Amino acid sequence: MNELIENRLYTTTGDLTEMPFDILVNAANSSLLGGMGVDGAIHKAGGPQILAECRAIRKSKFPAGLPAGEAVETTAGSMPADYVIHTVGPVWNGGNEKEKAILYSAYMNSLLLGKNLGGKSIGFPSISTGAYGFPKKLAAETACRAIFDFITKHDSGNALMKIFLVFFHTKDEQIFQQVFTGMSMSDVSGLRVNSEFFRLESEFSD
Ligand code: AR6
Repeated sequence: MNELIENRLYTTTGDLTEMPFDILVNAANSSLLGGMGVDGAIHKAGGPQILAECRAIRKSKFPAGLPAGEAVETTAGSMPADYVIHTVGPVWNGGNEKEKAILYSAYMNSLLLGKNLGGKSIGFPSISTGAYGFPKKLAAETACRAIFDFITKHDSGNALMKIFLVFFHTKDEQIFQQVFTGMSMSDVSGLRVNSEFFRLESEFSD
């Protein structure tokens, strides 16, 4: 486990369904009826109750499917977590179809919902970077923007939520950390960033 921002942001590598967080985020598709990747792993680990709740959500609120960028919650079925938040990332289509804005919304809406649900810890997979083909560096930058905005604008009180980014491969975690390190320091002003992940001011000038 790597702590990037003190008490707030962590990265790790492993299977999200085995992590002890209050809330697990699922990189779902609009049908909410399951799929491959992390979505398949969550439904498998949580059992049929999650699918039953997803079907009920489809029926009552989203008959045409959950739009990309939005987020809804179910219980975590037989997993120890309190909730699964299902969000839908964008399918990468070259970058001219608002993919970045949609990915930002997927993270932000999941974080806001997680906070509303009273979660003290929330674990994310790397949304859209598998089957949906979103470039990993750009996805990392977009996730960082949403997380920084959430932490500084929407979750700066006392009841703080710890955010865990769970990568399936060590290489993907490293890509994220490199991008995080290269982000402008003004984005995280006021937060205690682990010095290991702080790019030196001089590195920006050349
Ligand atoms: N724990 C953590 N990360 C995982 C796990 C896991 N158990 N399994 C895969 N990953 P993807 P997407 C990583 O394809 O790109 C599904 O079929 C994986 O290495 O799961 O948003 C849905 O139903 C990758 O980095 O999600 C949708 O149809 C990341 O999770 C579609 O895929 C996301 O890969 C969504 O595609």
